[in-house]
Amino acid sequence: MEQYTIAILGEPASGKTTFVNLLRDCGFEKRYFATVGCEVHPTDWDGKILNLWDFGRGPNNERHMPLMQGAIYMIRKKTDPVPDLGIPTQVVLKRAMDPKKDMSELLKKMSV
Ligand SMILES: Nc1nc2c(ncn2[C@@H]2O[C@H](COP(=O)(O)OP(=O)(O)OP(=O)(O)O)[C@@H](O)[C@H]2O)c(=O)[nH]1
Ligand SMILES: [Mg+2]
Repeated sequence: MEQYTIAILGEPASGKTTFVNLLRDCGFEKRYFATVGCEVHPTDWDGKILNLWDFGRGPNNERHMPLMQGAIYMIRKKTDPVPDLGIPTQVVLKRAMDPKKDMSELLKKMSV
């Protein structure tokens, strides 16, 4: 089966885990639980597997980028800076996320 490895990145509390939960139909959690380390969620998508790496805060997350084929980058405000990750990236504003649509857009950029 086709598999893709996708990083979920952005500032703390920018909605990364919320994005992954909504994409996987796991519901919306109002409380904030900071992610520790990184959680990898294999997720079915149209006969493919997306391995979603939901990162917590940490100085060394960039070291994983060579493994990644694409990234969702969450921002809290429109003016927040977005780093160049060197891979196809879909930027998502926290308050305007539409995870299924955002993921479709990323996969288009990845030519999947
Ligand atoms: N109102 C509203 N709250 C949101 C939205 N997205 C996330 N939140 C809330 O924002 C908080 C932080 O969300 P998380 O998804 O845990 O943030 P995170 O980026 O994974 O944070 P770290 O794991 O610490 O890096 C939680 O309390 C969520 O309920 C949104 O679109 N609207
Ligand atoms: Mg998180």
